[in-house]
Amino acid sequence: LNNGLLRTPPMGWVPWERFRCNTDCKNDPDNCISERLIKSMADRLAGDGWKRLGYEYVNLDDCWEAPKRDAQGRLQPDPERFPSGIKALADYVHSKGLKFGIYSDLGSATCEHYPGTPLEALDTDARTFAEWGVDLLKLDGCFSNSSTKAIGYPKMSLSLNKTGRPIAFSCSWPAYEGGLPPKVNYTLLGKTCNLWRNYLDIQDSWARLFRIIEWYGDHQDVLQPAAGPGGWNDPDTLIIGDFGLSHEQSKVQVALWAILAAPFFMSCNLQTISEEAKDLLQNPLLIYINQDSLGIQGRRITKSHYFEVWKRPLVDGQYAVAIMNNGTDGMPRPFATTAGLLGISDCPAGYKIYNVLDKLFMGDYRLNDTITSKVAPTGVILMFLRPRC
Ligand code: A2G
Repeated sequence: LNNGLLRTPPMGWVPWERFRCNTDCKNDPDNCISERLIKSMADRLAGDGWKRLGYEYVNLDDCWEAPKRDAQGRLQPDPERFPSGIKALADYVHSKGLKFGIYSDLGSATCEHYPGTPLEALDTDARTFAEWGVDLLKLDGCFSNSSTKAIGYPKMSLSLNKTGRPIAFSCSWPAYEGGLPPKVNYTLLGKTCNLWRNYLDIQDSWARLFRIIEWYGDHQDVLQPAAGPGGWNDPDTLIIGDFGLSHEQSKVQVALWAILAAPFFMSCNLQTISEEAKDLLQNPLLIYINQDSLGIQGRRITKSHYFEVWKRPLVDGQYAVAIMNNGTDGMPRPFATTAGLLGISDCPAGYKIYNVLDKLFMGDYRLNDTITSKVAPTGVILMFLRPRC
């Protein structure tokens, strides 16, 4: 969407995958969806080095609302869990130098059965969000049909624009239509939204992560050209720092999300995140790749039993290449290639190659020099190539 926003993929924090619809603040005050949770995550983003690296959005997801609209027909937060109101919460987030995102659903109700935004309420809700100081809206798609969505998403895009406040627009639209043409029109989507969820929700498991990665590879001819500055495919949140992934599998997610120019929205507990997970998510070269100014989504260039090679062209003739071992058996497997074989030959003098996630300089390579590495099962080597020209 050409509203001047999200010229690189958004970065920040989202509660959904980790905190779900936990509304039990009585028994679980630290983990329930509440202003307390959001404020503490804003504190962590600002205080623990995240913001400095670009992680700037603190978002709400489902389950922030009261069960009913207010007397004027406006959405309102649950009064017990958000006693200060959303405007005050957004102010707090802004006071930390961060941005604030909110969630609603185009339909009669949200996926968790809180009040939705039906077509009649699009303008009202856009105005409410603007008044509160919202910087990003995710509009989910439960409880509406395809034709309502086809009217509602473009209409909400206009309603947000009419408020005069810059509000980035995240659409779940394609995920509810199977993510592919002819039901999904990626040209229209790019004119309507700043990012869009194409496929299944992530879950805290390698199985789901791998399924999502494969889907983006299998459908890259459709998906890859749709992405660029101002409009991004969204394979859902980063689950590093949660429970389901090994460290190697966590590396796979960050590497692939960087190659895919995907949003870096974490969904973990920033208060208890391990140093190991934090170190991965705060890797400056990884973030540099994800945030590359050309905004070209990478592609899977080969896939065989055990190895997938993914490549993303970057500014100034640089490249990122991920070599993923998709096998679950055995020990780290050797892989050999050359820049030439990877289709990277624009600099005849060759490349300096870095192993991004292990923070190692691998060496200087001419176009036909063999590059070797061992890749752990369900693991990855993410390489950064800088031309020696
Ligand atoms: O509702 C849907 O499943 C969302 N999926 C998920 O991300 C989360 O927001 C959940 C909350 O109830 C999509 O947006 C595709």
